[in-house]
Amino acid sequence: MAKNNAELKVMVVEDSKVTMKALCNYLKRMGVDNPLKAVTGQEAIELFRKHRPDIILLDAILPDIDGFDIAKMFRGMEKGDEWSAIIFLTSMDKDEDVARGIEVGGDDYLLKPISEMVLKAKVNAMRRLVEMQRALVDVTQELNVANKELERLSTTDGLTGLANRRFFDDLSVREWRRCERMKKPMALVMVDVDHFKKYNDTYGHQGGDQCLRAVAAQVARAAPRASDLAARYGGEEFVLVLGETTVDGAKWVANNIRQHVADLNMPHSASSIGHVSVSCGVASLLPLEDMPFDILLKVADEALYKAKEQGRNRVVCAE
Ligand code: GH3
Ligand code: MG
Ligand code: MG
Ligand code: MG
Repeated sequence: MAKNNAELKVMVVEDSKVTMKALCNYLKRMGVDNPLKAVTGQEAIELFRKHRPDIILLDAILPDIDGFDIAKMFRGMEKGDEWSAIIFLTSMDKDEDVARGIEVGGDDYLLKPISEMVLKAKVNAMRRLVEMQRALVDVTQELNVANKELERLSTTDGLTGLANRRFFDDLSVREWRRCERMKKPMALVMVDVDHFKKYNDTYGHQGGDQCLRAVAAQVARAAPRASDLAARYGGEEFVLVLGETTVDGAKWVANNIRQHVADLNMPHSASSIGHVSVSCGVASLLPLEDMPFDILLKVADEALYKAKEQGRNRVVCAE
């Protein structure tokens, strides 16, 4: 940030040698030692492109391009948060000229012959604006970063890093409608850890959390396509959204998850098979017009219930 005038990038655009010299002297006395100098509009545009000055003293009448048109071009070249202060130098003091200067993007004007005191006051005022603008850009950037992080946090489950329930609710309905348009079936795999209450009772809540992370990693591994989604549905339940997938495809995926979790061989002394296992309910439906997504969810949940009933550590598909 420009803490003093020496750090300020000033450009003077002026075709009169006498005025240019006077301006440079005044600026020097203000601490601005080497302003960028342009005698023509073309030069001014080149320097602007290259150096992006903070403050521009811009003669209204130049040999090649009209000063007002140059100001308009500068404004057109600025992207996003970029902004330079433009002070017009003019001998015209008609109200219309002042109005036009502001309209094309000027910020202030100085009447010729230029008074050193007024120049100093206006450059200082513009410097304050430049500093505020920069602070604003910094704050905006910090806000953008914070907002991105907030968005990520609001859609992610903190324990497992999978998508959270909210994100699942949102995406699954959209995917359901997409599959309806594509006339393709959509599949769900519900995954529930077996005897997890006993796991907590045996290994403590922290041990339980670690177990959930390990299971979640296996669920995530099973959803490699961009349109797949692995989410934490609730406590020790996970759900996999598989767009354009038949029941056979989803069954294969579910069996992989079940097998991968079993292969982790995490001890679970309170379970009859001795290690952590999951049960999966699988369903796939072709979305018909006006059919709510909840139906697919209900059918998958019923299949999961059957898997539990039939002895756990297995995959059951809805008919
Ligand atoms: P089932 O085989 O029939 O699924 O039995 P279960 O014990 O797994 O099912 P139940 O729904 O009775 O218990 C789920 C347990 O999961 C109860 C709850 O304390 C635990 N749980 C839920 N969320 C978390 C969590 O974030 N961390 C830990 N450690 N435990 C959790
Ligand atoms: Mg001139
Ligand atoms: Mg459960
Ligand atoms: Mg369970």
